[in-house]
Parts: sequence; structure tokens; C-alpha cells
Amino acid sequence: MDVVSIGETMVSFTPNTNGQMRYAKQFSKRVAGAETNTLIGLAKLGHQTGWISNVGNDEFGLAILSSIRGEGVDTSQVNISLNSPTGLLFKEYLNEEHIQVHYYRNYSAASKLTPNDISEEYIAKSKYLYITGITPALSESCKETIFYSINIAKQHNVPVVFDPNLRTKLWDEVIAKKTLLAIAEKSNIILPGLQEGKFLFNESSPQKIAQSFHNLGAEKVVIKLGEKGAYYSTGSESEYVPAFHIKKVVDPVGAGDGFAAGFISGLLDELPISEAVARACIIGAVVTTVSGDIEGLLDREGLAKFTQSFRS
Ligand code: KDG
Repeated sequence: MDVVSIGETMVSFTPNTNGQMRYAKQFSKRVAGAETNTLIGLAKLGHQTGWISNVGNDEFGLAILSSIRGEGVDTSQVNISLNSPTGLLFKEYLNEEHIQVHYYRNYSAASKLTPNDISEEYIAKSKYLYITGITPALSESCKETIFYSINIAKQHNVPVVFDPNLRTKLWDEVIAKKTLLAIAEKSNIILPGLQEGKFLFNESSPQKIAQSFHNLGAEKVVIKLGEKGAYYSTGSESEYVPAFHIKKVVDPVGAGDGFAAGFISGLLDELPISEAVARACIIGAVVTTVSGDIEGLLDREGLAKFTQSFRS
């Protein structure tokens, strides 16, 4: 595999009307999970990706499996749990700018992941291990599974790419900070947002945030700056990369996952870091132009078209 990742994917429901969700009559059903969003983004670009998880033995679990498999992600490491349900997510569009997410994922099948679900060989044979800060928030056993997997990657020289993906709805902020910093210490490449940098280091400037991650041992840091693009630092080289401008944001959820897919794809294609970050900015931006997390992810043809227009 080029990239493997561990995390929960849920069935997501979006009301067909805006406003308080209690009044919604109809919902569109989709599949959503930060890690699989990134794996799908990579698969669409032709990279080999694999997902490690649990789903429930229910219709939603089966829907997730067929959708992720259908996108070309390897699901050989996904267990079907007999005793726990698949997690669900509802997106509430209060107005155009304000989206709330409601989770129904306590005690879900994925929250029961343990180190026993991890194949050392599967991680050892991959080129990158991709981790987000969502999975360790799901349960103590998920947290243990993430550290166990990172340690396997380190033993086998598989670089760890980490998106802190802070979800304050999922855990206590003191524990979140401690855990995310401990993962950052073990990661080679970190892809935080500016808010996550502020949360972890109480710093607001991209340079200071990047330096703080370098102090923990990170080799490359790429900070997402939304409509201002991104800032990257390798310690010896750093630069701002402008945003890829789009006409209108329809749904911002999933932009960071698309960004990660673009950046890791650039690394796999051995692009110079500035071009890998530009690819990340393009995919992250295009994802927001349509509803849903994965519908805007680009294949090679789409990427070539948008890269051309980014350059000209
Ligand atoms: O990054 C997008 C994700 O937030 C969404 O797909 C759901 O994985 C998800 C989560 O845990 O919030």
C-alpha cells in the first residue's frame, strides 16, 4: 500500500432543508470519515490505499464497506463487529455559514478498535501511515491502537503523517492537548490548521506554530490557512503558498481531508514540497465547491485541469 490509515467512518445524514434539524423532513444519506475521505482522495489519484477499522453488522456498516471498497480503497483490514453498531453523523445547516455536526457514535463498532485489530505487516509494508486526531478521541482502546500503530510504523521506518483534526465535541480539551502533542512528537509530517496550532501551542503565527512542531521532532509542517492558502516549513525551507480561488464555498467539511490527500499524493509523486502544497490547496478548495466530503475529490484529469488554471 502507498498509504494506510485507521479510523471511524460513519453514515452521514444531511437535511434537504436549512434551519433547525428538528424540522427537517428529508435527509440525504452519504458516507463520511476523515481518514477514508483522505484515502479516497488518494485512490482517485491512482494511489494504493488501505483502511483499518470496524463497522457494525448492520445495513449502515455494509453501506460504508461497499462505498469505501467501491472507491478503490482496500478494506481487507475492516472487521464487521457483531456486538456494536455503526456510528452515525448528522449535519445541521443552521444557515449558509453555520454548520453543526451531531454525532451518534458512542460505543460504536469503530470505538471498540484495539491493538489486536492491527496487522504489523500491513503497516510495515506501507509507504505512509496517516493518522488523525479523531481516532484517539473515540475511546481509550482507540487511543492505545493509534500509539501501537505509530510505534509499528516507527520500527519499520514508515513515515507518520498526522492531521491533528481537533474535534472538541469528542473529548476533554486537556486530554486532547496532551494526546495530540504526544502523537505530534512521534510524527514525521504534520498538517495542522491555524486554530489547532493556537490550541496546542498558544501561538498565532504560522512560523511559530511550525517551529513548535519542529521542536517536537517534525520534519515537515504544512499549516492550512483557509482562504490564505498554506504555509510550509521543513526547518531549512519555508514558504507561503497561495490559496486556489473558487467562486463559492458550498460545504467546507472535508476540505482538510482533501488537502491531506493532495499533499500526500504530491509526496508519493516526489514533487518538490511547494508543488505538493499547491496540489493540497487545489484539492482542499475544490472539495468545498460541492456538498459532501468526497464528491469534489479530483481524479488525475481534474487535477491536471485545475493545476493548469492555478499556474496561469
Ligand atoms: O473531516 C471531515 C470529517 O469531520 C467528517 O467526515 C466526519 O470523520 C468525521 C468526524 O469525525 O468528524
